Amino acid sequence: MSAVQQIDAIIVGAGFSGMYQLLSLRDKLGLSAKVLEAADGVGGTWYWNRYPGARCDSESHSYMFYFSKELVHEWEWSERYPQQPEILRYLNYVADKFKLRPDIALNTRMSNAQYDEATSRWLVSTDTGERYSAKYLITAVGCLSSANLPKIEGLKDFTGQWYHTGLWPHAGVDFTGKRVAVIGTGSTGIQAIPVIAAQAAHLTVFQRTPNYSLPARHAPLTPEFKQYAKAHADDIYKIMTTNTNGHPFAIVDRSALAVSSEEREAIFEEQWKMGGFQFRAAFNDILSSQEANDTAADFICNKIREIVKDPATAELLSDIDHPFAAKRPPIDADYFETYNRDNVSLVSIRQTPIERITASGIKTSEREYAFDIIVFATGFDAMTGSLVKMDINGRDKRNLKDYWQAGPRTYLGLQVPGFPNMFTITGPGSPSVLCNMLPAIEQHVDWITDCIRHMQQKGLDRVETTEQASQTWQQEVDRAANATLLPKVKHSWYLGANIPGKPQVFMPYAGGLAHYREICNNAVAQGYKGFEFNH
Ligand code: NA7
Repeated sequence: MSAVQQIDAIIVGAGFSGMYQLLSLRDKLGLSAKVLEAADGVGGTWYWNRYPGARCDSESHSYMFYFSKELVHEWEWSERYPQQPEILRYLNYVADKFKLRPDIALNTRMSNAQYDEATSRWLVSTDTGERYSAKYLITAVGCLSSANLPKIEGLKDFTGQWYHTGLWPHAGVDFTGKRVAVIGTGSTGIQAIPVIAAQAAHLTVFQRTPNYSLPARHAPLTPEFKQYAKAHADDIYKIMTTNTNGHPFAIVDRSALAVSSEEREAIFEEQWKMGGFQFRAAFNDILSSQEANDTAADFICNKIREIVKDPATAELLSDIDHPFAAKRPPIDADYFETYNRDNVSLVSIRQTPIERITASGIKTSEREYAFDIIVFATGFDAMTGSLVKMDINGRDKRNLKDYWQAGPRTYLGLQVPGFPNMFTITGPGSPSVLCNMLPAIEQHVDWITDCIRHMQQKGLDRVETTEQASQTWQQEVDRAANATLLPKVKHSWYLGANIPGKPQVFMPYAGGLAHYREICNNAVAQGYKGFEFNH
């Protein structure tokens, strides 16, 4: 057994959040820190999600770090929505520029973490046999990183190949001449389907819940835009950090019901042409008023019927049972158009459920389909999956998985009662997935860094949130969600409802990033209200 290494902080995960946290602790506070990363490269989500068509749905000039002006000015994105390889290049660039690699242990998974009350330190062990004693334990494991492979009977009998989009082989997959199935029509399926269809002999899409999607209007960035984004970086950052969703555009302050139907139609049409999430921001009540939401939903469903030529397929795609944007709305490149191809067919597994996977394909209640490749675009055990998979034990041997059996309990998504000196970057209860992740990550890392600075300066050994603070915060998370249409979707991963047996608790904070930032800052201004410190 290796000797226990003494260190100030262990950070789990080398994606955007883990790398910025490392840099902050090491370079701003002068602390020692080690990042443990299971993969053999940095990148987190963007290391694993290499499926065809994988892109970010935040615009490139907002999906980047803003903490370093030099970095903002050095890095040049090529497209409006960056593709996975370009994002991974960016993250590798960041790792090199800030000399992060010596403090990142790749191919290393944290296998256990135990808080030791006597020393107020975390004892961390890894699957490579390393052991650490750390004052702080910081999870940077991402919100969508634990792949959800549904338990469909018979998968082990399938003689073809199968893949989950979130664990895609690095060598890629050649679909040429193959009969391919895609299960799932969330953001991932919607990105992958057009790209796979262009290669495969035949693609069959298995759709459980029809989904809205907006055209992304992918395009290379013009030299003028690149120049504009650099020259106005401060203004862009200000917009991102002072609005509700962290995107580089403001929500227009007008109701969808305050304009005539002709005017509304013209506004939606203009947004549809421009592409992207701005569509959702054209009015301020799309996510709070069912009537306003219906106008957007009707507009998109009409578009689907216009685009998709086969009326039966168009009906299956547009028969949507939830409000627009109440599930995270995908943006796409020719998703609905893809159903006009001769080599693409759609199966509604609401109407004819999958019964099992067979040696040669998929059997629904209606018939059997033969496939060479099955692609599971079935999403993630979101927000809590990766956290509870790790064996984390706090004070009094409180196990995180057991403690969260009835749903996650956190204060501000930053700390969990009973887990002193542990911080969860973009944990459940924080805005995270309801906004552009990058400003949300920067805000969390900055807050955690400030808290640790405070502790180091004051000579404090321990910080822990209270049960009371976490209960009050969950009430606020519920209140904020209930002020929107988000909880109306009963099968959403925001609620954990995509994972059989997972407790259904609304997990992200829907009160908006700017408001949330204010709450976090106010807690500090009131002497870290909701947190207790010990010498
Ligand atoms: P999502 O959004 O969770 O989508 C998963 C899709 O897979 C969705 O259509 C699901 O249908 C479907 N699904 C899940 N389980 C099954 C089973 N058991 N059988 C059939 N179909 C199933 O994940 P994504 O990866 O697309 O996107 C996740 C986020 O990543 C996205 O919001 C972006 O932020 C990036 P359902 O709707 O549950 O009926």
